[in-house]
Amino acid sequence: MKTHYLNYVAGLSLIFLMASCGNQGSETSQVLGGSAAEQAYVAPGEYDEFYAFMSGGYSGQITAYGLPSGRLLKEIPVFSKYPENGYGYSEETKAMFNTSYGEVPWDDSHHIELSQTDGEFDGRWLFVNGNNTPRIARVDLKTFETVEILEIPDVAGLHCAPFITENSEYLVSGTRFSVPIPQKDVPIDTYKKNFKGLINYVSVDPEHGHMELAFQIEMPGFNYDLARNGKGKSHGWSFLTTYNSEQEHSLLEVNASQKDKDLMAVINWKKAEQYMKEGKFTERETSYFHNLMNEETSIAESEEKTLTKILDPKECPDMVYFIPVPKSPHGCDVDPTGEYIVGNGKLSADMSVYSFDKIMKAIEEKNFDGEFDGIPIISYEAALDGIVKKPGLGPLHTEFDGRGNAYTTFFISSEVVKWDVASKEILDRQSTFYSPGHLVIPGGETKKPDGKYLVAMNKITKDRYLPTGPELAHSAQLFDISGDKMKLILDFPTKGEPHYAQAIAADKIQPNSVKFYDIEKNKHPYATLGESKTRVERDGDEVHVYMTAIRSHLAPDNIEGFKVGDKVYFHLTNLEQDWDVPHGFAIQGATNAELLVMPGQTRTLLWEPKRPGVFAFYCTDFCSALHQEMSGYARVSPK
Ligand code: CUK
Ligand code: CUA
Repeated sequence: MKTHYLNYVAGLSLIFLMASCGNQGSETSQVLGGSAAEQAYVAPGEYDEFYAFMSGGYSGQITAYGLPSGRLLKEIPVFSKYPENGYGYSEETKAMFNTSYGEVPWDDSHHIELSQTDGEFDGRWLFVNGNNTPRIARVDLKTFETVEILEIPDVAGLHCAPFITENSEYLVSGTRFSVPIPQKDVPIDTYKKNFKGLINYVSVDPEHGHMELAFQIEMPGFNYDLARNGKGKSHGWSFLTTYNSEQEHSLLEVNASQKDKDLMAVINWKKAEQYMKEGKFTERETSYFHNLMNEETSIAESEEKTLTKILDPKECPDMVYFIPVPKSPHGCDVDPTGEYIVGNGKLSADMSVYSFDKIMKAIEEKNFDGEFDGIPIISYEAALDGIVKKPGLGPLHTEFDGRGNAYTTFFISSEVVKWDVASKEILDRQSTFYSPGHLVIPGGETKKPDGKYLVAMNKITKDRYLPTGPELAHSAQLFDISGDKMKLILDFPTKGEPHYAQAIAADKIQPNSVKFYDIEKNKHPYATLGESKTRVERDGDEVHVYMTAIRSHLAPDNIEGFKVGDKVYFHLTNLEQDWDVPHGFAIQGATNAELLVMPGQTRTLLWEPKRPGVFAFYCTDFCSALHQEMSGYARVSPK
């Protein structure tokens, strides 16, 4: 995020930047009083009230925090391999990284979306986008594990993703960078002629959560930035901000912000569904991967898909519209009633708030202001409900408290501003340290926000923590928003670069949390369901070790007969049937990593011994008083 604002800040005015920096020194001296500390204090042995799931940005992962304490509960690996639990290293999880480009071991994740039922979080799954190699992942909130990754074909930079509809019917996404479709070798300056955008609808199976690319809508070659779906009265519609309606291939401010207004895409997806049923789509050959963790075997399986279904707005009337939005919009947020849509122009001094009713009326009356590539542009004045006047500098994202208030982050003026959605009146502003990107209120994008806390995710940390060399942890700030004025109650460091987060009441997840995997249901083909069944099997150069772990030994523990050049698969089954007793496995010289195996689960490590000798292996997780005894030897003889 920092870089795209550099252009922006330089272009807008350096004075703004300096103003915000000048702010920093004086505000830092604020010290919070005792009552604030009490509000964020969760006593030892007590639980937090909310889970907050933050995207990892350039780490590609997700972190789960407790609120209000700000305690880090877990890092959930998604798009990047993860040494802490072997995700991406164990044979079972490698396939999660398959893409049409080959294995991609590290990505960039931005937006968290929790599954919804009737416009409220249901605590079943969470979805997150892979920005660089366009993908959407699903995490199962019973186990906090990534169980599915779907690649999105023919898009570039899936920033605008994966925005969910109110019954989790679809995850909506748009391409950040338009590209030639299908990809071909053309001069970059043929952008206007050859580059296209796609808006993607991924369906979510209501029972299992499985994702499928339902259809793509071919759009003009803009940059699709962020989206939200309607709710309540506006259910069935999607709203996506775009920038670069100039269709320039160099996004320097001088190019991308020539126009006074960019465009927000407004999609009637119920209509799109109808066109799909009527067969109004074309099929295009392509390639994308669908990786799914098999629930029975707990082994990831990859499937390559080769066809996508495309809807063309020119062939499908009344499906896609545009509305002008002032200068380079970023966030696009829909209030809990589904009536108000906030389009924040980053370079605009004001914020435009649209009315869903007025948009519908304008469509009905064909109150259009021309068209773009055959797509009608709804008159700005007709769609506008009102303007929030001079709220701050660099508005980015808005969330809601369910009491008629909106909260918007301002990147340049480093603040959160509270305003009244109906009257557009500004009610309060508080500094953040420094330069917030997204903010999150538990349930803040749903029909029923829990308007107690707000977390601002700040892009710049500088002097907030003890220095840790050139790289500082990003900083989150927790505000109590239960009163008229927002009150800062806690700073806490975060992992990677949280872009967006969603927070949910703990009681929607806690009762369903899995404590261990049922060993009786372990259908892994190399599982060893009892110590008496442990064995070593050779098949040519391939050796399979059926190994078990239970406090406090690995079986078998002394193994002879390996040869230099063998491919040895250690299939380790953790026989424990108890909460919080993983066992680990490491063998000296293994170049492929280690394992961490949950109770009841089987995980496999590939070991390719390169020299003769006797090599030690051991459990890496301190699991009992005799943990240090949980070890063995592997003897390797010359070939
Ligand atoms: S975000 Cu991805 S650049 Cu404002 Cu949703 Cu930070
Ligand atoms: Cu098992 Cu340490």
